[in-house]
Amino acid sequence: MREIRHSVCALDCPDCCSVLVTVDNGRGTRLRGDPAHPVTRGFLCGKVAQYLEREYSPARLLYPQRRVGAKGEGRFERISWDAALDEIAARLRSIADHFGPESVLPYSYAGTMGYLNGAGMDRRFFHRLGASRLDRTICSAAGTIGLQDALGARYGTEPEQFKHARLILAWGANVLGTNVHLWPFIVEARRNGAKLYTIDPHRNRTGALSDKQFFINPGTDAALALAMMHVIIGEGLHDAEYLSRHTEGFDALRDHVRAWTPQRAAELTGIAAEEIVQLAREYAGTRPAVIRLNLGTQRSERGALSVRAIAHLPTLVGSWKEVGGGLQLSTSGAFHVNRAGLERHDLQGKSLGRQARLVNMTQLGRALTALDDPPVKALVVYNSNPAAIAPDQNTVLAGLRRGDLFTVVLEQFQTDSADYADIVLPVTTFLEHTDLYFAYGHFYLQLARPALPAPGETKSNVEIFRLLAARMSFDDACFGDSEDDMIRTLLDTPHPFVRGITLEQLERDHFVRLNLPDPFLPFAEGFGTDGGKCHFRPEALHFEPPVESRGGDAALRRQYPLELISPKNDDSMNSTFGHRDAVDRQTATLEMHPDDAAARAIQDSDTVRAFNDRGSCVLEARVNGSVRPGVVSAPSVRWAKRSAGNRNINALTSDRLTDAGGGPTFYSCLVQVERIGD
Ligand SMILES: Nc1nc2c(c(=O)[nH]1)N[C@H]1C(S)=C(S)[C@@H](COP(=O)(O)OP(=O)(O)OC[C@H]3O[C@@H](n4cnc5c(=O)[nH]c(N)nc54)[C@H](O)[C@@H]3O)O[C@H]1N2
Ligand SMILES: Nc1nc2c(c(=O)[nH]1)N[C@H]1C(S)=C(S)[C@@H](COP(=O)(O)OP(=O)(O)OC[C@H]3O[C@@H](n4cnc5c(=O)[nH]c(N)nc54)[C@H](O)[C@@H]3O)O[C@H]1N2
Ligand code: SF4
Ligand SMILES: [Mo]
Repeated sequence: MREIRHSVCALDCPDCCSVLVTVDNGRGTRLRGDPAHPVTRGFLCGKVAQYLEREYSPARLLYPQRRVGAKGEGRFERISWDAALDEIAARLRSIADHFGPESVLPYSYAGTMGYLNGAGMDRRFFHRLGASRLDRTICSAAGTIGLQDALGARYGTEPEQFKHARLILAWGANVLGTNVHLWPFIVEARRNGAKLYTIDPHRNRTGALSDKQFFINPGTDAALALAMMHVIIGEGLHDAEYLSRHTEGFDALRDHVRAWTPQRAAELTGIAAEEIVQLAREYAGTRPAVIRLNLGTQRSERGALSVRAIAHLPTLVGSWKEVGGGLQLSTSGAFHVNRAGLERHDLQGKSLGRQARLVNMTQLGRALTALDDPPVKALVVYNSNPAAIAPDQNTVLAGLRRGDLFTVVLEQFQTDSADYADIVLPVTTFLEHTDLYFAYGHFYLQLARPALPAPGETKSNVEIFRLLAARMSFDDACFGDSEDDMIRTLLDTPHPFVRGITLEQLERDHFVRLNLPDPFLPFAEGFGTDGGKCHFRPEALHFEPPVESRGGDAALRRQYPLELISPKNDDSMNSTFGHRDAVDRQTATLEMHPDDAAARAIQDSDTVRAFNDRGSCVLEARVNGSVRPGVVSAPSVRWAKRSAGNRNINALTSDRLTDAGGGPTFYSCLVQVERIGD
């Protein structure tokens, strides 16, 4: 018997696709994009079109396991759920009693974007326990601050409007690789004569298909944006009427950017002054122009500043007034659901009488090796693979190896992190559990019910934390909530964007547009700030090159002269598909400029070692025109254990934090490269 069931792709991707699952006699045989969804429009990306390979992979974890080998070695024995849950509850209880509950640290990110399995029963559990809170900074913390500063809200232009644009800037945005459902709207715009420009240190598939690429030095985007403002204001191309109605501090901004001549920015960014002038004129003069800013720019030491400065550009030219204008970094801030009711921060009052301490996930290595009062004695990992994705990998792994650390990992696969667990618990995929989804690249709320049966003894995160709560005798009513109860709680909000959307409606329609006008022009009549004005604050627009960059610490640069970036691999999702051979092949490479290669006697496909004070990583050189001299690029993120020397690129990246938000600086990283073989 054949059936078509609805699901939602739960991966950490702005597109949040509506998925149709073909089920033949109980087994999934095909995934495709829902043609009815206005952004999915009937197709999926290549990696998820093949997701059934992952779903039915013989490597799927199906039973709870206890470690029998050394930490990191990966030897485990099967145990029962009762034994696993009893042991976890007993260990967490005794650790909390001896060292205080804050010695327990949850570690999770976006393995699933679902509200319930991402930040639902788990949050309730850890709050009730009084565990340390995790500051979930690893992806977008700096950009979040920058966007909030510039717009007073964290949303922007809807993808559907890109088709109306006449000029599209993909700014640190690999649209074809990480946001492919925006692409058809760009194609439509170009069919009507629009131009696509990319601003990126690395030429990827998007850059290759654009009308023009501006190769920018990593971490210098704010300088480019400030010089564009210099030209726009200097030549009177700004929208004076819009600025006077909706902003404050314009005079101070004008004074501030006077010093930001195109020549000055050219030295920092590596983009010629004439090109900057031309870009600024075209941006201000082409109506409508839209910016797809993605998260690449904010993974640098000046990440918050870069987003703040870039997000002022549409304001300056009044582009928010136009259908097909504005800027999109993320749309997630529009999903004003009742998160407090879902996450229940108030339960900390019961356990601790106060808020628990906050531990920054970007500095996990430090947290595991240097944090005191209390030290971290138990780590519960889910929706994440920190041994592969966190910076300063050698310190992270040293922490994970600690004999006195009790580690639990909830996983679908035996990841790098799972190898360090004392207990591994097998979990369901998004095709197997109920969840509600927001998106960070469109404005539709979506519901997914299980489309396929959960294999073996797998359970969802929600169910596992519910069972653990019972084992710990947490008797608060919220631990008895069903998935539907939790969804009803989320929808119980007075906010006009969400009010009135019901579970029944989601059940029937699968996806529901937030209560927004169509077209939605979020800042045509003012901003998200109190008082509705954008405040230009020149003191928050001060740029200095990142310490780890060509304009930064000169001594460090002499030792490690190359700027390393490690952007996303088109056919992976961070480390999620790290078990695939094809992903291994794609992510084993280091792209270099021919001059940098020649200076090191490196030829295409030679084996090279990239290194700095923090560690080293072995890759295969790709000597091509994809980067400028002085920049090297490694597509990420592979599994460390499937890499030569058991280390991936994060053995090199630093745990230095961004200028604001406590975010990671993956793309501010100085290295040296040497040839080690052919
Ligand atoms: N295929 C695929 N899709 C994904 C992911 C994946 O791993 N693979 N990951 C998902 C996740 S977690 C996220 S956060 C999003 C991220 O999506 P993006 O932000 O689009 O991803 P990145 O590849 O990190 O960065 C985008 C671009 O920024 C460029 N870049 C790097 N440094 C700079 C800089 O200093 N200035 C400028 N202008 N550009 C710079 C990179 O070369 C890259 O082309 O994608 C999601 N989607
Ligand atoms: N060098 C470098 N490092 C980076 C980045 C980079 O660009 N360069 N990008 C950074 C960014 S933007 C991000 S967002 C992080 C991503 O870091 P993570 O969020 O840790 O992402 P993944 O590596 O995809 O790991 C997610 C894991 O969750 C598991 N999972 C999926 N669904 C479920 C579920 O329902 N329950 C449980 N328990 N597990 C599940 C998957 O099997 C997978 O192993 O990486 C960061 N690290
Ligand atoms: S990863 Fe992104 S593009 Fe691919 S199916 Fe999922 S939501 Fe769609
Ligand atoms: Mo991310």
